[in-house]
Amino acid sequence: MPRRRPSADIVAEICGPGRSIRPAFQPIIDARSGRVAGFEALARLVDETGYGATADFLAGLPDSARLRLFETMLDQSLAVMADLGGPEETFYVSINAERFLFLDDAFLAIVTRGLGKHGYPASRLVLEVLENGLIENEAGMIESLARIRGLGIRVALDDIGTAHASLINIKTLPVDILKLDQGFARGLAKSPHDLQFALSLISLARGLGKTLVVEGVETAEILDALMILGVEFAQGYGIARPMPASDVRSWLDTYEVPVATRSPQSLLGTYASHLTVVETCRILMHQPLPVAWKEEAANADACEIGRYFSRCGLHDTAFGKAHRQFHRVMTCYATDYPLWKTGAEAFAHTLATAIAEGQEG
Ligand code: G
Ligand code: MN
Repeated sequence: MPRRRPSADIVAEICGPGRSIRPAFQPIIDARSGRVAGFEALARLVDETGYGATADFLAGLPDSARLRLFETMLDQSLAVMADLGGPEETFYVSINAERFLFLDDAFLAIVTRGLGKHGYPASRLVLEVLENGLIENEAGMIESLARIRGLGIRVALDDIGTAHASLINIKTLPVDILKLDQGFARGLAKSPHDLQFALSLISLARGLGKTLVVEGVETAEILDALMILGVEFAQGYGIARPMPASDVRSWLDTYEVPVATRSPQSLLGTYASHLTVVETCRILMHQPLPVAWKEEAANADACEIGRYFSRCGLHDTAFGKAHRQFHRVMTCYATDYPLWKTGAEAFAHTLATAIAEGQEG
């Protein structure tokens, strides 16, 4: 049997002289409390000029090198994370693994060896399965994921929404976490209508008993909107960019927990709030009207959206007027659905237009 070369040697060989692979850490927050829940470890090529991008470089690696790359990333990430936090402050670490790695006989042993070496609890490790189309060896994949989860490690399905196979994979693979691809959240300021995807995914994830992480949260407004929709976890430049291990402690010490509230703090937040109202109306379509709603409907200035508009003096805008108009028809979803729908859509449309044009209040 050939002697196994240490993975660090192989990665150094691939990287070339003076270069190495290091994890950069990007925080993932609990969007309900605003607190930091964990970090995704992202592979970065490091040379004498510092941290560089990685994607192009990784695409050219042979399969055998990718297993070694994973091993190196796991080792380095667990070394950092095992030292971070304490009894009062625990974080999980999320590490990317390409699909075929889960089918490699050596994979599970590499993972358990890494955990053992650093004394790192399995319950604080997440392995992200990269999404890239339909799974070839479905049975093998299911078995591998089940064994990993049997150790107490959680599994996430990464980049949900980038492959046509997403829904089938969600249905088939035994995973704990769904990570919505950053393409959905990133563009929300320009196309607020896309919040409907987040809302539907939240509902799907909840129904399936899975945790949803939304990636690509680039601004405070996007975070605000997602918090209102009830997203559980969020990650993106608006919270923090990926950072070298040496910066993580000081970032944590200066991180200001955002106000966790169900009240909108931005126009995009009011759009999210409207979506939840519309969704609730649809769910209640064949139910009696909730008593509290009669009062809420009667006063367009007293709902969460109305209060935000009052604070920012926005009632006389086109969308402010459309909001009042919607309140007039808000409770008629069961008796005159077309009228209700027109009101709901008119408000959503004028508000989305204002957001896309950058009329922040
Ligand atoms: O596929 P995966 O989700 O693991 O990719 C993460 C990549 O996305 C990293 O390279 C990271 O730097 C980048 N990234 C993380 N957050 C954001 C964001 O808010 N906006 C953009 N454009 N890229 C992000
Ligand atoms: Mn990922």
